Amino acid sequence: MKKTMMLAAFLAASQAQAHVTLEQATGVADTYQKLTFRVGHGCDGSPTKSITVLLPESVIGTKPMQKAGWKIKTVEGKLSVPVEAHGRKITTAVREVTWTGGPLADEFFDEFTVQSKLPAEAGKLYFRVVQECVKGSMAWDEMPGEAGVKLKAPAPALDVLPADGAAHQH
Ligand SMILES: [Cu+2]
Repeated sequence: MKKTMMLAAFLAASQAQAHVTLEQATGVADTYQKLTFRVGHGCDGSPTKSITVLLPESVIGTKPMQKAGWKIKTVEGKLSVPVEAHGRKITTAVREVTWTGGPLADEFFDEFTVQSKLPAEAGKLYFRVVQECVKGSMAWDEMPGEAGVKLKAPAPALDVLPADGAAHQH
């Protein structure tokens, strides 16, 4: 019985990894965080030719990591609420990062990395990802709804922990 349950848990975990997922499950509020998006497969077997990460409104200071064989394009946008960073008022920030290249065959996985500044408030963040393939595309943009309902294409999620809560627990 116990063995069966462990196997079920293992299968659930490996299925989750087969999507587009975030390697980091948690981050600390108000810090610069490395975010690694793992692409586990193509679109229905078709190779991946581009990945676009859409940044949540509260995430600023994003810098993509260079990647051999892939070109990077960023899109800046206006923030609805200006934020302060390094003693300066920031009104625009990178809102999208696109890597174009590959193509990444379905038989392989790959990682796409940015560094971003997380918001001061703790909570859950969702990073929508668009995967373009040689044939077709996938939108990883589903938000969790009712408990127990399995999503087909969930948006990668990050748990932002309070800045002091991470250091000591009660
Ligand atoms: Cu998958």
